[in-house]
Parts: sequence; structure tokens; C-alpha cells
Amino acid sequence: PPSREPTLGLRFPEGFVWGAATSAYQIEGAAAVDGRGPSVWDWFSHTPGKIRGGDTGDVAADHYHRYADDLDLIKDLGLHSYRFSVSWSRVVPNGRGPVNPKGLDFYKRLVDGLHDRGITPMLTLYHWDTPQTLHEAGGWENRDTAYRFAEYAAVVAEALGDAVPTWLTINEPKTVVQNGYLMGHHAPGFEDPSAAYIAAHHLMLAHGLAVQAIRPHLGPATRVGAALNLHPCYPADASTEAIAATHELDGFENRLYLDPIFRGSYPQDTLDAIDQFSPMVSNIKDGDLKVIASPVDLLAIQYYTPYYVTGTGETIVRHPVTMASWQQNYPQGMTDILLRVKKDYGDIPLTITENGLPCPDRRSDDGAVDDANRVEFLRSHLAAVHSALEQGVKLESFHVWSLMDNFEWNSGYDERWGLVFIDYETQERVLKRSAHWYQSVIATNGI
Ligand code: GBH
Repeated sequence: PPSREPTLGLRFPEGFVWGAATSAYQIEGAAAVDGRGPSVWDWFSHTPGKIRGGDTGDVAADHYHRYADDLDLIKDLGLHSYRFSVSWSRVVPNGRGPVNPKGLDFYKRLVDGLHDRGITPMLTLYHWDTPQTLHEAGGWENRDTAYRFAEYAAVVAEALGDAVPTWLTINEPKTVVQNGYLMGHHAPGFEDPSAAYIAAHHLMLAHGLAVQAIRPHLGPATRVGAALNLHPCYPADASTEAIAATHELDGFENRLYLDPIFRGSYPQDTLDAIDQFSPMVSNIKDGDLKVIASPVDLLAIQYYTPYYVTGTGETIVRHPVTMASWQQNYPQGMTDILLRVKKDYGDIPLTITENGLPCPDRRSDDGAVDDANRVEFLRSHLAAVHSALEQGVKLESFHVWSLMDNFEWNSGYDERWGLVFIDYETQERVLKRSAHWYQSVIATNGI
């Protein structure tokens, strides 16, 4: 039935692309099937105490086996674009050396299946699942990992080429740095500020090397970029201290990743701050920044939450918090971050590759899932996107995180982010209220 949700009367530009996103470890399962090698997330999730409820991605949404049905679902939803990631250790089980043809085949079938249904694939090469062998050889602290990533990227590009019109290298390098190496909530679970910023440079280097490695396999119309999660940072008050602390946090959250790609240099104030606790700078070799600044065709932005910064550099909460304790519901932050990227980095084509929230979704007795909060959150964030479009931002698409409920990293299956509900006992898929609403958004190209 057509959605009866209220509308705001806002139309999107003709040709605006509507999509949804997932990532390999969060949905595929089949962790040891068809020659897939282990990744750092298999090891981490199997380490007691790391994941809420002791959950792992061993089975997840079993998408590896159910991908054809999931593609039908994507078609039913009317999505124009589907963003997924490739599991590095499915394709190169040891992170180096022999390629696993069965792993590569899965992604060929997936991409073919999308084309058969008229859906445009968008591919992310790395969504945090480093092959375990590479992790044991030093992971992102080891410069060599960046070169191995570029080799793997070339393998995938050679296999899929222009069948995938948009290639994203690394998903959220910042999250690997902060959650993986600094706070330890994500794999590899380190709390090591020194290592974290060595890893940051190697992740950025890996991005640049991968851009260079995949270009020769792609035609001129096929586009390459990175996916960055950006956080608008606001001073909590008007004091000079708060303003200075906000600028400093903005360096760590945004400029450290944007500047090297779009300006060919790391922000000096952030490097100076990092110098106090990490030998990041001595790991930057001549020519690295040129590699990292290899031209990209678009920037993929993921927006979830703002930061408010006090004079002492603490962050405080100003808006309602979602079921994820780190997320404040602040749609205006979406407009602000889009306008800021345009102002500071120029008119690069932009795509939003993630935005969404977790809701305590349950199936009621009639089998329906009423995630009214998700409808409201997405509608208000889309109104903010619309406002940025009206102010001239060159934004071409929007992807909901996520297509379906999945393994939400250290929160396990407890946090449900999907438009589509997964019953993890039966693997049944159920369109939530938000999915029906999104169907009508796409059909009318408006909210
Ligand atoms: C994105 O990260 C990811 O790309 C995606 O895989 C993920 O499922 C989605 O968001 C939803 O989280 O444990 O309290 O320290 C968004 C950035 C960084 C937000 C890590 C959560 C961990 C919070 N994320 N952070 S905590």
C-alpha cells in the first residue's frame, strides 16, 4: 500500500539518486565459506568481552547465501543505488599472494545481479576487515599493509572494472584510527595513541595507492573517491577558548582526512598536536602526500552526529541522543557539513553514503515493524540535505545506513539500523515502516 506518511512538500532535483548501504562483515556471514580467510574482525569478535552479547559476524544476515533474494528486495524498494563493500580476505585470503576465485565470483554475481535489476552498484574496497595475516604482520602500523591494499584493489578493479561506476577506497579511516587504535572499541582493540596516528598515515597512503592502482582498470567515466565520516564541530559557548578548542577538534575529526586528499598536506596545527604523543610525522616519506592527493572524482560523506566543544576541549551533548549513546539527532549538522566542504574544499561532486540511526525495532503481533523514529529522523535529515542542495551544493545521491539490520560492530545485533528488519533466528526479512516510507520518497522524488 502507498505510504500515508505526512510530506513536507519538498522535491529533489531530477535524477537525484536514492540508495542504501551495507558492509561485508556486517551482513555476509559465511565467514569460513568458499575459501574466505579470517579478518581482524573475526578474531576481535571471537575475543570474549569485546562485543555486546558475545555476538560475531559468523552468520550475520547470511547475505552471502541470500544475496539474490536481497537483490530482489532492493529492487522492490525501488533503490537506484546499492552501496556494498568487498571482503578483502574473501578475495585475497592471506592479504597477499593467491587470489581466491570463488570470493571474487561472489562479487561478480552480486554486481551482475544488480545490473539485471537495473540497480547501480557502488563499491567500497575496505570497510575495516583487514586480513588477519596482515594484521599479525603489523596491520596499519606497518607501511607494507598500504601496498598490499593497493594490490588487492587492483585485483578487484581488474575483475569488475566499469561494471561498477563508483569506487570508494576506504570507509572512514578516522573510525579505524579512533575506535580501532585509540579507544579500542573496534578491531584491533588497541588503546595506543602513538600507533593510532601512524595507522592514520598508512590508511591515507593506502587510499592514495589504491586510487592509482585501480585507475588503469577503469574507463574515464568510472569514478573513484574516499568515504569520510565528517563531524561538524561547534563551540559550546562564545569564549575564545571554546572557539580554539573547536578548531583543534575539527583538525582531528575532519581536516586530518580532508586536507591530504584535497590540499596535498596534513593540517599543521593537528600534526603539531599529534607530535606530542605519536611519531606519525617521521612515518611520512617523501612523495606520500602526492600519492594521497591523487585526483579523486567525488567525495563520499557520512554524517551521523555533531560535536559541541567547551573551552577545556570536552564535548557536550546539546540535542536528543538516539539509541546509540554517541549520536545526537541534529539535522542542521548535515546542511552545515555539506556547505563547509564546498566552501573549504571546492565544488567536488558529493554523495552521501551513510546517514541513519538505530531504533529499538520489534515486530508486533501482526508482524509489522513500526520504526516511526527512523521515518522522522530520515525525513528531517533529508530536509537538511534539500536545504544544502538549494544553497548550491553539488550533491548527487543519498544512501541510508543501512539497507538491513546487521552486525553493528561492538554493539553486536542489539542495535538495529536497517530499513529492513532481520529475524536472526529464521533470517526472514521484513520491510519496516521506514522502508515503505522510503519507497514512496523514491517514487515521488520528494519528502
Ligand atoms: C558508520 O560509522 C559505519 O561506517 C557503519 O559500518 C556503522 O554500522 C554505522 O556507522 C553505524 O554506527 O563504541 O561508543 O565508541 C559511524 C561512526 C564510529 C560511530 C564508531 C560509532 C563507536 C561508538 N562510528 N562509533 S563507541
